[in-house]
Amino acid sequence: MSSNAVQTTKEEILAHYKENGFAVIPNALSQEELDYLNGLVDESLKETPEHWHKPIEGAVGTGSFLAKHPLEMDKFIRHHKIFPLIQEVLLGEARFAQFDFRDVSVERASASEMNYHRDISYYGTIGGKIYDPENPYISTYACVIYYLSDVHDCCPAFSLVPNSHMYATLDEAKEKQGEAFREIPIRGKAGTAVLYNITTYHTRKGGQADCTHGRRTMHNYHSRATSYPLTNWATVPEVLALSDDHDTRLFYSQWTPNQIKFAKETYTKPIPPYYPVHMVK
Ligand SMILES: O=C(O)CCC(=O)C(=O)O
Ligand SMILES: [Fe+2]
Repeated sequence: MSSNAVQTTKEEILAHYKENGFAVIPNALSQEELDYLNGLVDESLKETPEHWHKPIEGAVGTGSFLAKHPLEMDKFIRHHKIFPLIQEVLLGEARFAQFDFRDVSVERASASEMNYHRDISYYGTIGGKIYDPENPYISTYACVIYYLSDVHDCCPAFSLVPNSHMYATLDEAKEKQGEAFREIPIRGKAGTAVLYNITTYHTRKGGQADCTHGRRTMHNYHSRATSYPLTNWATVPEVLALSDDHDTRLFYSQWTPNQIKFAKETYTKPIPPYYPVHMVK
């Protein structure tokens, strides 16, 4: 099934990420974790379809799980195997940015192709570095995509162009990288994690017309203390953002205007005065 190279030791993962802007980690999630997550996704698709957005480029998606299962999802967001690697590439400054699930059905597999792009949100377009030349790992943000289903040759597949973060367009990457330009589709078993610098050009390749699997994924974006927030929509439940645990509070502390609004509307504890609560309507 899988022809792409994988990295397994911490040293290999970090070296590959440093050189290419990504790493592929097999067995990041255990079978028990996969069963648990797939069970939640199946249940949510069935019981609360209104929590899922309509298909975008073939994938339905939801960001609702963090609010519904905060402590359980925090264990995946700061996963014991993967989070230490994220901290490494983000220089110990990792901050929560976005967490969501996507599902491409068998019927939509072949219509799920995206265009090559870099993930640069609103905040990334108004200032701040979209990559960091001072960071040996280049990243101002890092994302992990976990495959929750096996990704075979026929399935929709995350695909990226190694070390392409500095180019303004994919064409420029092609031209300047010349012979070195490569597109790498990532295939692997459920439980595989792809860790990548979000300004590395990437896409979702569509599945083949005869794909009988579709694809399910968990997407987890991390910002850095010294980066702008990534989105203005992701919100964090009180039990995490106002946790008594220092590391937890710090990790969930990169608040946006929408997060402040959400906290004002839903939190029971007073919002600490170090957030500009009175400035946000
Ligand atoms: O689903 C994928 O494989 C890629 C998704 C992606 O790049 C995005 O949503 O920005
Ligand atoms: Fe993307």
